[in-house]
Amino acid sequence: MADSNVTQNPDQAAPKPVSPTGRTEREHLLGGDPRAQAGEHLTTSQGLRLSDTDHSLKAGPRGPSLLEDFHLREKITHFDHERIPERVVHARGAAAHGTFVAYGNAGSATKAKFLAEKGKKTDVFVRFSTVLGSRGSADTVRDTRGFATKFYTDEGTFDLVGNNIPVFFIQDGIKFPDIIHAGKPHPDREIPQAQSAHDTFWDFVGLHTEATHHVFWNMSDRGIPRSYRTMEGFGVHTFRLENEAGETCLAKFHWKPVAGIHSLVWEEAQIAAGVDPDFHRRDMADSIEAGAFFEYELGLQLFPDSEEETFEGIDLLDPTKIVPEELAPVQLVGKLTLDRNPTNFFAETEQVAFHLGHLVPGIQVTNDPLLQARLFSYLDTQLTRLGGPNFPQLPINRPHTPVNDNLRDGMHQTAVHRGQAPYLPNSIDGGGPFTTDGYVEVPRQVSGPKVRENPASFDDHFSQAALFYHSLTPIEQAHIIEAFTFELGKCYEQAIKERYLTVLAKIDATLCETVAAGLGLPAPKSELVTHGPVSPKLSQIPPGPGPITGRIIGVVAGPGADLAGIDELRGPIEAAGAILRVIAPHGGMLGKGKHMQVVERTFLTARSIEFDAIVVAAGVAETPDAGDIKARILLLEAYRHNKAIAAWGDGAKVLAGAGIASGPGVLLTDKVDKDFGAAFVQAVGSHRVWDRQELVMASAVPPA
Ligand code: HDE
Repeated sequence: MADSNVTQNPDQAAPKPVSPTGRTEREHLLGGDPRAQAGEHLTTSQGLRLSDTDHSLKAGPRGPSLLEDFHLREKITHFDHERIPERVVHARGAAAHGTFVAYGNAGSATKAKFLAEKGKKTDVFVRFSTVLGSRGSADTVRDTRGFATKFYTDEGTFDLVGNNIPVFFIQDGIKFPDIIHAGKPHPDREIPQAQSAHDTFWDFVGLHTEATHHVFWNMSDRGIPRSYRTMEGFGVHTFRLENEAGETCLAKFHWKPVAGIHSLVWEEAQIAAGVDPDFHRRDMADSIEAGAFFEYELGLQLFPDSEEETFEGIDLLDPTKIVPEELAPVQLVGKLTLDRNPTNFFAETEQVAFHLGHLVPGIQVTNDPLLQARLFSYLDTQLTRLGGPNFPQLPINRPHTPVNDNLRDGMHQTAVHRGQAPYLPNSIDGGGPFTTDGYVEVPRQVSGPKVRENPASFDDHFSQAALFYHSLTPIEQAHIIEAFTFELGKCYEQAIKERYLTVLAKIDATLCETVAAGLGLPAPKSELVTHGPVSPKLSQIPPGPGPITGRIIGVVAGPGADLAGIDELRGPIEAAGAILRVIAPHGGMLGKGKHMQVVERTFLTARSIEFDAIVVAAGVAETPDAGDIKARILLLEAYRHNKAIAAWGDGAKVLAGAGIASGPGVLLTDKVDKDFGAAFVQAVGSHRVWDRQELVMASAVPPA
């Protein structure tokens, strides 16, 4: 044992091994969770059993509290210090545990065992987040989403700290405080919260045009994902991979959601921010609890390692550029399944600490100047946020592999280190720990004058924004136009709006003219930039129906509804991994006996944003509640948001009462049967009935 080499004087004795919550090592060995509190009695932090925690110690029932009340003081003091600083960015987040399984095909690129070894299982913890909002802000705001993954590998922890957007606003980390100060609420009034639709953001991105590509992604549907389950993830930077033979290549990391890439529509996102600010957090926790796990495949885009670090003319060190998948296909190398909710939000989701410098053999960094600054920032910010240098000892941050780091002391030290020689070399503690078989940076030549400059290729700020915009379908482009019109419309300064129109004039004339018309401003003259061949893979509208795992189907019912029909419909919906929820005028149960249905939402508590599709059951048309305005709004919103709508029997009359008679994505049938179930599942699998929006677009008045 390593310990036998460690010198310990006979007069030295460590504290008794008990967990931070009082469990003994013996209890732990018997199966008790050492992280959980022990015993049935309420105690002080010192284990003293308490007989009263409801009354402070006073001089008589009407007298002042006594300073000697150690329980009162301990309880209040601890409470006073319950909060830690929220993350300066990505403060709002939600997380889950899971497992990553390697397909075994990445070995030619990297020697990282968790990627290279077929079937290798690695524990992971993933935290999703928004960037701009505070801890209590809404989930569905328009923003980039963080997608940070901690792989607890046998070779040490590897963190892939990515986003759901493959590019970034800035090329050099030194600009990070600028973009974040511009995006955060205005410093005088601290408004608006978790929004980019305000003057300082558009002021900065209009002046600092390297942000353009990222801005276009944010204004697209990617800025308002339907669920964390339906987002792509990107490592953004280019990394250097090294295989067993010492050969290197350059790589970009991608997460591909098995459920497809889907978004909310803007009005839905806004309603959700008020009706259910925890929309994404709730969706993930509920889905995992229901067994509808979140799944993603990890993919690699690989490029030859070269002195220039470019691929097909694209600078791989520029984090505002992508490499279209048509040029370098994404090779899938493993699968991530998120299947366990955290036990305690603070201990896990809040205290988890990601860092780009958490690397394993086979994965190395490049000179991307954004990446380089991040290598400094994460450890630095965590020193303040987590109160000192010992946060790697927190259970969520502990590697799942032996640690022998010679790091000592500091605030919140919970380890009891043995020995006398936490230095190297030493001859006292057996000479160790040893530096054999460790991580070795690939030797790369570094030379050049000491300058504050970017490479010339970084000057191209617009061609890939244009590539992105022109790769999308007309519906997706229309959403971008609406988003720009909304966001710029929220700015007060005319000059800021006018300046941004000159950016749009470089991307597309119709885009610029339509936004200008919406703002009531003249469109500047087009100065269109050229771009490479379009990349249809950037569009997120699926060519055909996809899986509906975790989707929520609302069934409008009530007393007198065809409950057997609801049961019939539940079959194919649940078989496809989706969830059926009954909505009725009042809570409680509908019917009795075999076909009894639990009412999960009432007309008062339900809002359309909760459902991916809505069905009206037969047997409710003649009831007094059939025309309830709240139910009508539910149906109308779902229709306006291009969701599949269906009805059977006289349920069609309820739809007609709301003005929805027929049309694309409206499925009507006499009774629920197998064919109807299959057609309905397929309609939900298309995510939206875009034909409905095309009708609206076709009838829209063209810009003046
Ligand atoms: Fe971060 N970023 N970032 N970032 N970032 C943080 O670290 C920073 C960047 C990302 O769920 C902070 O522990 C700088 C790019 C995610 O805990 C902080 C720069 C990408 C998360 C920080 C960047 C990201 C963070 C705040 C420019 C996508 C949430 C709290 C050089 C590839 C991680 C913390 C979680 C968090 C700094 C740019 C993703 C301040 C200086 C590019 C997903 O250290």
